[in-house]
Amino acid sequence: MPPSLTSLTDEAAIALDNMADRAAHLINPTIRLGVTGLSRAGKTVFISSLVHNLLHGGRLPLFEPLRSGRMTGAQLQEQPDDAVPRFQYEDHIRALVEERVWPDSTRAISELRLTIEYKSASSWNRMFSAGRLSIDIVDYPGEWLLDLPLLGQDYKTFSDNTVKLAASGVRAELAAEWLSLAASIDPDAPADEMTARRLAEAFTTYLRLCKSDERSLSTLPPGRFLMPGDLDGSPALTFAPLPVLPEGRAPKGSLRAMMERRFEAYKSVVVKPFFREHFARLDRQIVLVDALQAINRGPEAVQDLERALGDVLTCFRAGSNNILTSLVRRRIDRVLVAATKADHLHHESHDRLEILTRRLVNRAIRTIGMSGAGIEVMALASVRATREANVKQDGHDLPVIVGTPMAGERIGDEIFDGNRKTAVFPGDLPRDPEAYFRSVDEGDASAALPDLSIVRFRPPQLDERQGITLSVPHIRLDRALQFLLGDRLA
Ligand SMILES: Nc1nc2c(ncn2[C@@H]2O[C@H](COP(=O)(O)OP(=O)(O)OP(=O)(O)O)[C@@H](O)[C@H]2O)c(=O)[nH]1
Ligand SMILES: [Mg+2]
Repeated sequence: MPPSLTSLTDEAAIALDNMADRAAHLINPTIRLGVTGLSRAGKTVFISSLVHNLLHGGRLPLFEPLRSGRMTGAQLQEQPDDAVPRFQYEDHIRALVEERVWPDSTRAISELRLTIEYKSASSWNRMFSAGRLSIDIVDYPGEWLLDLPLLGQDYKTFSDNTVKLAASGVRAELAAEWLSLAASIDPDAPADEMTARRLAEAFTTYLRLCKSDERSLSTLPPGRFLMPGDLDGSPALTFAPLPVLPEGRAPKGSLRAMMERRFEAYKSVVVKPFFREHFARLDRQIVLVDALQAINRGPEAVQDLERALGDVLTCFRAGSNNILTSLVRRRIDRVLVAATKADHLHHESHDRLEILTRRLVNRAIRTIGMSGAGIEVMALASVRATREANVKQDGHDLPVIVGTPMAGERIGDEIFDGNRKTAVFPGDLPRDPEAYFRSVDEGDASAALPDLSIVRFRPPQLDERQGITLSVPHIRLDRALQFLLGDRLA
């Protein structure tokens, strides 16, 4: 199919989708809020806490509609898209609040509708607005956004890029097995399903190793390889990059031709439908990043996060990106990049986390040549698992955080049992972002590795007052809400 024809049909499909959305919007005003981030960034916890706080009148002083008393109610409603799994709010919140365990990993798209009733602040608006806003919250893996650049690449470009990166830094060691297998294979030999499968499996293992906790590298495309869902084992996921591909057309019936075809299938049956059917309909977006984890792992993890963040943010730059413009019509007008899990630090370091993340975002924006308009950066904790305290040590006040470390967590020789409360001195983030990023760029692991002690805590015990359980405690969730939704409830 010639490319112009594909994009024509894509555009027609989007125009129709948007028209249906707009018609529904007149009757029932709706805003679609995308929540994304690489795996384990904190998407599920963020949505659960946000909804819990809105449903249970949480402490959200910086969320103006609530503070001013104009917000009069909030309810969950049936989500409108029949083919998208519902975000299982009740299960997640039960885990968090009753069992005090973190919800399970989700790794696919899901959606929830929350409707807010409010009185508009202006008498003019009160006359015309319905006084209701439905918020469709869509949770989807950030890895899927990393696939966007693939749409502009052919199989050879994709292979060359992926192999080049795999051979650099610590990735080289993780990729060794896959690369040596790949090097032993003749791309022009006849296509063979078992060879394709072995290559795809070895390549996936490499991606998984990069993502492991000790490495914390941000995964690279194809995003579905680590989260195949119901496409597991399908031809569209059974391919892998090949090193040193010859120029020119692949011989008919060769392994290379098979890989090329599958790569194209991945783009057309996996990547495009996501952008067309889900991404294209979003109005607002929050991107969660575990910047703290990357900083704690050292320069390579930080560089990697920066690269992934650049790729993610490219997706919000419709207009200047041809591939995207053909797929996405509506424009996301506000993007919030939020560094999560700030409750692992004493509040003195919250601003530092925000400053470091802002620098990271600005660097990423600069490399992709995009202006920062409409992008805001914050540090927050969707769920605050710790409290702050000061302990005296050798005559000095030491700022600590107190929480219940999860069973099996350790500091030095001490291994925690999951029940005992403990005070932890988390350490400080670098004070000088310039100096910090200079040592990141130089790959200076000693200078770019702040002395942090990050342990994972169990979710907090909720306070009770007069027999009523209070909402989930958080840090700066209200600021995030105000940025993402405040103007639509004005
Ligand atoms: N202390 C603390 N830990 C958090 C917070 N948010 C997330 N976490 C931790 O991060 C883990 C991952 O959070 P999730 O919300 O499941 O992350 P996700 O992005 O939905 O992950 P996937 O579904 O695997 O993509 C949790 O199990 C918690 O251990 C937070 O606000 N505070
Ligand atoms: Mg999740």
